[in-house]
Amino acid sequence: MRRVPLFLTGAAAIFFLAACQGPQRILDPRSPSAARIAELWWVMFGLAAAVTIVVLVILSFAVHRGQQRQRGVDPGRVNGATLVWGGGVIVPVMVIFYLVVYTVRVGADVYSPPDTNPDHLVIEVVGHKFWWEVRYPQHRITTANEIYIPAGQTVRVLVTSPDVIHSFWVPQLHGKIDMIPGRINNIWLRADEPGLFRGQCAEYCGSGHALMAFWVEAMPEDKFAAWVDRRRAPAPEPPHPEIARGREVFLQAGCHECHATRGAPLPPRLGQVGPDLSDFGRRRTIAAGTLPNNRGNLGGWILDPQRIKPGSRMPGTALAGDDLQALLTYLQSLR
Ligand code: HEC
Ligand SMILES: [Cu+2]
Repeated sequence: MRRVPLFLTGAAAIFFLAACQGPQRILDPRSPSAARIAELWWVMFGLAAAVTIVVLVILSFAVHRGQQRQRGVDPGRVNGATLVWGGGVIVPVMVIFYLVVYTVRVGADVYSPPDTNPDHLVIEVVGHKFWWEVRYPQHRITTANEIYIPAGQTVRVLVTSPDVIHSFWVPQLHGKIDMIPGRINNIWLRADEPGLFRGQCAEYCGSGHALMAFWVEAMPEDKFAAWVDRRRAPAPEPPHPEIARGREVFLQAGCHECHATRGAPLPPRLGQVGPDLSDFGRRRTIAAGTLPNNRGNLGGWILDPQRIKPGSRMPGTALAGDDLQALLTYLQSLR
């Protein structure tokens, strides 16, 4: 008997703590769609809890009658047919029917266009093994692993993948949407307020799957417009000889074979193999949310990416100490 309360307390604590923290909390929605999804969650949780309580009450009633019988007291008869038909068939069918209708309605609402405005900002997100390519076709900008959106505006996000199925999920802004090779799916994102939201791949896609996260930054509109303008302007000449030298190292080491950056020749191959680095210096993380973006981590990443993210499609590059330092300065200067 003493184990039961302990177990229940533990389960309750885990349940309440699990979703409490951080920028990826499903029950802390920051958009209309996420709010509907959170509401659906609470309704399902409430109904499931109510059903559990009713079942436990009936169970203890039965146990009590069994005990009475053991003591030689006749508890009388219960009409079993009513209980079986009511509790076993009619009530469950009603509960499940209600949930089906409600779930389908929420699903249809959150995945249909929110309005008929044809001028939404369009963002194309391509899931790669194991990072995110982010394109703004209307502005001809490409970036990676961080998605910038204007707060308070509905943004249309088109998703696909060139390799395997990934799933695009920003819990505080919306539900999951699969990224399927050869197919384009779309959802509408809208952040009520400026803020920073974490997303991650929600469909197992290989060894790097757990290290395939991203950030969505919702900015005030003027800040977003300023970012677009800065990215569309021609790359400034390196303001410092160390940065110019870093750019040389970038080219000599063959980094540009896979990475596009403003101000360096584009990758010779069709399509990108690695993330666009044009504004890498402002990114919070390295390798799709794997490490905080600082000089030490960046050096470690360039020398041996496989140790940090096994299976990622970037080879390690051995560089002399001062070449590496110049390269790091160059990469950090990209904004
Ligand atoms: C063969 C292609 C290839 C080459 C060559 C290559 N990379 Fe990469 N790089 C990648 C891929 C793919 C990723 C994404 C890895 C992941 O997150 O799974 C990546 C990720 C990165 C990142 C992290 C980007 C981000 O947004 O998190 C940086 C920085 C980077 N590479 C720098 C370099 C530098 C500097 C060189 C040259 C020394 C280089 N890469 C050479 C393919 C390449
Ligand atoms: Cu994935």
